Order: sequence, then structure tokens, then C-alpha cells
Amino acid sequence: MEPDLVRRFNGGPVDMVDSTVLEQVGDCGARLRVSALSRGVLRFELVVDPSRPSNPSFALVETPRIREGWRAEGPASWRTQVHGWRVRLAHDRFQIDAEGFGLKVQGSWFRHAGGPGLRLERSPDERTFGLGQRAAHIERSGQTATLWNVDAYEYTVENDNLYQSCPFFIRMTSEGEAIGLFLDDPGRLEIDFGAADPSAIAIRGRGDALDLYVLPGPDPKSVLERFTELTGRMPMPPLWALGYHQSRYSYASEPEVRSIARELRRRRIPCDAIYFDIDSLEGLRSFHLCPVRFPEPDRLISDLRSIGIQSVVIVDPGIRADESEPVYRSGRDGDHFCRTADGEEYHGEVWPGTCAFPDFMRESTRRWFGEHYRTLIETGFAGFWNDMNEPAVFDRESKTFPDDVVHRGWSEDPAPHAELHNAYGHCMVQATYEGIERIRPDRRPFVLTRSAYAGTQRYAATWTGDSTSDWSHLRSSLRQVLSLGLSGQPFSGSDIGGFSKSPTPELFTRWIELGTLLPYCRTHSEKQTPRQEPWSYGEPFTEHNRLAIVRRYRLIPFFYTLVFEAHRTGAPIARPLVYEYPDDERTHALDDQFLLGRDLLCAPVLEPNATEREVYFPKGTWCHLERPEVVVGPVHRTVSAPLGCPAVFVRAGAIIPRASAVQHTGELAGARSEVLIVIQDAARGELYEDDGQSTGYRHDAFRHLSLRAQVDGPGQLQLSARKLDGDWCLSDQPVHVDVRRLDGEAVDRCKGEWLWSELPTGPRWKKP
Ligand code: MIG
Repeated sequence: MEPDLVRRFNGGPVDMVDSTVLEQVGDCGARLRVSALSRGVLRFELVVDPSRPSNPSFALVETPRIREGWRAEGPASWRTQVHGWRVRLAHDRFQIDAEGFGLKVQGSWFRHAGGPGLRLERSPDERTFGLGQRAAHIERSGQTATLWNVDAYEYTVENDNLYQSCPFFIRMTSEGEAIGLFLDDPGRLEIDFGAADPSAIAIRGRGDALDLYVLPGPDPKSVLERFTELTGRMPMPPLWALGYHQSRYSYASEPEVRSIARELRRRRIPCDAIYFDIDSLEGLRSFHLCPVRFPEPDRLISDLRSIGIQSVVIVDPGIRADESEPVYRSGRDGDHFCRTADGEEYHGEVWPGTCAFPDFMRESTRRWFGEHYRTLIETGFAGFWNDMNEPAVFDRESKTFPDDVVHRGWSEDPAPHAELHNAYGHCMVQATYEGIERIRPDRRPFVLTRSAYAGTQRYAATWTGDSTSDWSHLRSSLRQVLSLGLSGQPFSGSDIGGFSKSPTPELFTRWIELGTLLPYCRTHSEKQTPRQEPWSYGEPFTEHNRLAIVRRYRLIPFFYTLVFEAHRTGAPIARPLVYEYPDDERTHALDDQFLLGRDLLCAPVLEPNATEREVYFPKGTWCHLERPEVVVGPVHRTVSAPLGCPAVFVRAGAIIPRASAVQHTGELAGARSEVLIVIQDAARGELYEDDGQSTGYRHDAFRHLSLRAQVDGPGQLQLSARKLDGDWCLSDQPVHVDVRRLDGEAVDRCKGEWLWSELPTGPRWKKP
């Protein structure tokens, strides 16, 4: 037995030993353990010692339960039915046949067996989605992908390898039937989706362990639901996290921060947060705000809060290895830093200079690190931004740790960095999230991370890293967000305007038109570039930019309801059309337009000098959000979208909760609550509400309503609200109703007002 194989399977919680099947695989002495989990999920592990427990996992939310009573028989070559799937095992390969979807897996995974890795049979018309953050087209056929987290500064959209790795993908037939595969391996993986050989998906890894989950469909939605059942879902963020955020590398002094806040409010540009990047820190060191540039941070932060602006501060993993650095001394004394293969503390160069790096794979280290947020929280910071956590290191050609840096605590024996690399950032944000939660247990944390692994959605939102201010990156940022959504991470966005270089005024406006429709919405830009604020480009751009932000704020009740759906089911907030219409082949390759939930179709302009664009409208009738234009799908249609008027359409049959314009989410409670009803005969929607900040929603302190409208005779409409879940009652607040009644392509518009509490009894509302 290879020593590193043994190490790999040491330790961890005991799980899944009972109901498993073992089969000798090849001649390397390893065995294949098959577990049938709940909801039709199968787990395949290659294990060296079957008496050992399964691998611990960073990705999994908890040990999956084994379906009771399932046992397989027969030793040598073996077949059985699992969840209606035929599973066959033979030497060196296993094969699963599901109705309509055969999955044949073969190959010699173990490196000393000299095999090609795993080979999955692929049909030429198969579509594949997933893998989280990738710059290229969301449909992966013909692509190759390296999964190895890296600081990808100034990446190009051809680059296949960025800051995050999520070894999960959805395979779909041309009829829209889907299954998912999740290879739970945070080491380096190379995946070829039919590029070298169109009849195969080939996966290569380190070749010393295999932990593969097969997730049944029948459609992409069900696969994703199962995947997020395994790897977790986003917690409810504080409501302010959905607002517009203003950032720059760096707003680095108190007067500068104050002037940005003042300008936002003076210009009536809604905003909920300002970011403190590394130049606001003393010596660029995490946890130390610079006392010269920010002499009275508590006062500054509370003044900002009083006008509805929260403060978010950056925290990098590298801790300056210096006797005068208290965080370093306490980490060293507690033995919390990663070590080299020789047992020395590992040091690398990052922003603060020579640094030591916390060994986040360890529970005790996560606790220790998490405790350091206390002072920042007491100072008033509301959000925390973990950057450079791939981990990035400057003084190495690989830009990250050497392969043999040692992590302790993940299993009983130390493990080399190469085996765990892609989970380093994930474990850092776990430390951050759990630390903040311990310090402030009644408040929801907001954490933003650059690096991630499968399951990171449990702890943090994410963004697309150091993009460039050009049109190709605008397009790519949408692809990345959509792919993240199909991979379990619903809460993401990109630096509006692009990070490096400088956008043209037109590009900035197009970017903010898109960015304000994505789940996480922040403008950010690099040091030494021209200023990138919504007012940096003069008129008419400032007003276009402001109205894009206002459009978002008016939709926040709708966004928040989608966030709740993501929290409950794992569904993406921004969805590629294929997610909702897998049986419509015309949606399969579309990634330059998207849906918010089921009901808003967004088709951003992604090229210069355009005043219109072609949009695919799937089946249904679609009505422009802001003008009386109706399109009946399925159809390709060129629609007008001049600067300032993005193409956003509402599905007929939808009820969209909105609010009147506010300057920040803290004002929403006092804002006018609205519903937009686009209706032919009937319409429905949902509304989720809670206090926007506490953890009370975990104990029913919320209200989740189902809204219905029915046309009830000429000019008459019946509207009702029914509680689906939560403890909160219907309020006595008035709700403003805005109806667009569609008659062919004509739109009949009318408005009225009710009290929420009247709705369940269903008063009739007559067109005035
Ligand atoms: O090496 O903190 O992606 O958003 O402004 C650069 C400074 C480090 C990279 C992040 C970027 C951030 C910048 N950081």
C-alpha cells in the first residue's frame, strides 16, 4: 500500500461503513465502496482499507445518511439495482445505467496503475454545465478545465483557471434529462469535456483517492437541489448585503470615505456599503486599521451607519511574521501556522511583507483566527472581505504555497498542501463566518470571498476577481455568475466597471445595468486607475447609472424573496434559461441573457455602440418592465435597448414584489410596498420578509407569502395573499398594486391600493 494512500484515509468521523459494497479494483489493492445515500444519490469511493472510515470532507454539510437496508451481494463482478439505476462493477470500472442516461465510468484512477484517470462515456450532443467560476462559455463541451485555485490577476477570458474550484458538473442530454457528478477532491484536477476525444469526458487528478457522487435528475433543477443538499445552501444575508456597494482599492482616509458617502447621498444614489481595502490598514496588515488615516474609526463608521451605509473591511490570510505583530505572536505561540515539510513555520511574501499563514484546515486554528474579528466588530465593521485566500503568495513562480507545505488536523496525520489546496480559501471563510457568528450570535454575518471550493456558499458571497475594464470581461462576468449559480453558489457578482484599467463611460453604464441585476452588486476598481464612481463620467451617464441602481432598489423585495428560495432550495438567483427550460434546446447554449428567478428575463447589452440586441424569448408572453412592449415566445426578437433602458421583461402570469425608491435598505421598512402584476387570466408570485438582520428567521421570525391574482370579469381582478410559512402575520401596511393586463400585444395598465391584511379575504378591485 502506498503510504500517502493510507494517510488519506486516516481519521475523520466514522460514517458509511455499514451499508457499503466493496469490490477489488484493479491490482493496486484498493477497493471500491459504493454507498446509496438518501434521495437517490450514490457515492463511490476507492478505499485502501475498508475498515477505515470515509474521507472527511470540506464540501459536505454533514455526513450523508445511508439509505437504510440497502445491501449488495456478490463479490467478483457485481450488479444491482440502486434507486432504479443499474450499477455494475467490474475490474477497473464501474458502470451505472439510468433510464435514458447511461453513465459508464472506467479507468485506472490510481497513479501507479499508470491509467488515464477516469473516463466517462460521452455522447456528442451532450451538454455539460457547472464547475463554478470559469471565464468561458457556461456550456463546457469542447473545453478543458484545470481546477487549481490561483490569484488570476488580469486573467483573460480564454483562461480556464481562476480563483475558485468546484468539481461538480451537470450532464444533460439534448432532451434536457440530467444527472450530476461531484468529485469531492480539493487537489488539482484536469477535466476534458470532449476536447481531445468527443466521445469522452476525461478526468485526471493526483490519482491517490477517489470520492465521487452521482446525483440523479431528472432535470438540472433536481440535480442542483441534491447537490446543495449535500454541500449546503446560503444562509440569509443581512438585507443591506443586497444593496448597492461602493468600493475602491483604496478609499484610504477618513476624509476620502466621508466624501464618497456625502457624494452618494447628495446625488441621491442609493447605497448600502463602503469598503475599506488594504491601504486603509496599517502596514497593509490584516486586523489593524491605520490610526493615522483613520484616527476615529468608531465615529466614522457610526456616522456612516446613521445615513444607512455599512462598512466592510478586508482581511487577508497572511500574517506578518514579525515579533512586533501581536496576531503573529499569538498564532506562533498557539502553533497555528502552516509548516514546511521540514517542520519549520512556512513563510511567504504577500502585502504586509514576509508572512506566516494560518492552517485553516484545523478547527482550533479557525477558532483562534475567528476571534480576531472581535476588535473590528467592536469598531463597528458590519461586513468582512477575505481576499488573497487561494492562497496567493508573491515570491513563488506558482503564486501559491509549495506542494509539500503541511496541513495538520484535517485527518489524524498531516497532509501535504497539494492534496487540499483548493479548500484553503473555503476553510478561511469558514473561520471568518463562524468567528463572527460566535462574537455576534444574533446577527447575520456578511462575508465576501475571492477563493472558494464546493460548499463555500454556506459561508460567503463571492465575486469574479480582478477583471479588466473591457467588453469581453463584461460578458465573462455574466458567464461566471451564471455558472456559479449552477454550481451551488447563488450569491455572486463582478466588479462593476471592471477592476484593472478603466472603462469608457458607455462600458461603465452597460456594466452597472448588468451588475444591478446580479445578486451581489458592487463597484470596485484598481489603484492608480481613474476614479470609478457612478458620477465619474458626467451626464448623461451619471443619471443612467443612478437609475440602474434605483431600479435594483425597487426590486429588492423580489431579490430578497429569491435569496430566500436560494437559502431553502439551492436554486440560483440569476439563472441561465436552460435551468428553467431544459426541454427547449434553443436555451441550451444561451449565456448572454438570463432569468432572475422564473419571472424576469434580462438581456444586457454586452457590446459597444448598440441600441438594440437580439433576445430569445422562451414559451410564454413577456412584457417589458418599463414600457408597454409585449413579446410572445418562443421567438427570437430584436428589441430596443439604448443606453439607460436595459431589456428586462416580466413573464405574464407573474407577480413581482417591489418597493418605492429608497436611499438604502434600512429605509425599506418605511417604503411603499408594491406588487407588479402582469396578467392574462391569472398570476402568482411570492414575497418573503423578515427583519433583515437578526438570526430570528431560523426560528420562524419571518413571513413567506403566496400571492395570487385572478381576472374576474371585465376590469375586475381578485387578489389574495396566503401565508406559506413563518410566524409573522400580515401587516396593516398598504400595498400598492400596479396591474398590466395583457390583451394580445396590448397592455392595459391600472393601479390601486389595499392593506395587506385585507388581501386574504379577497376584496374585489375594480378598474377606476
Ligand atoms: O493583489 O486588496 O482581487 O479586489 O482590491 C491585489 C487589493 C490584492 C486583489 C483583489 C482586489 C483588491 C486587491 N487585492
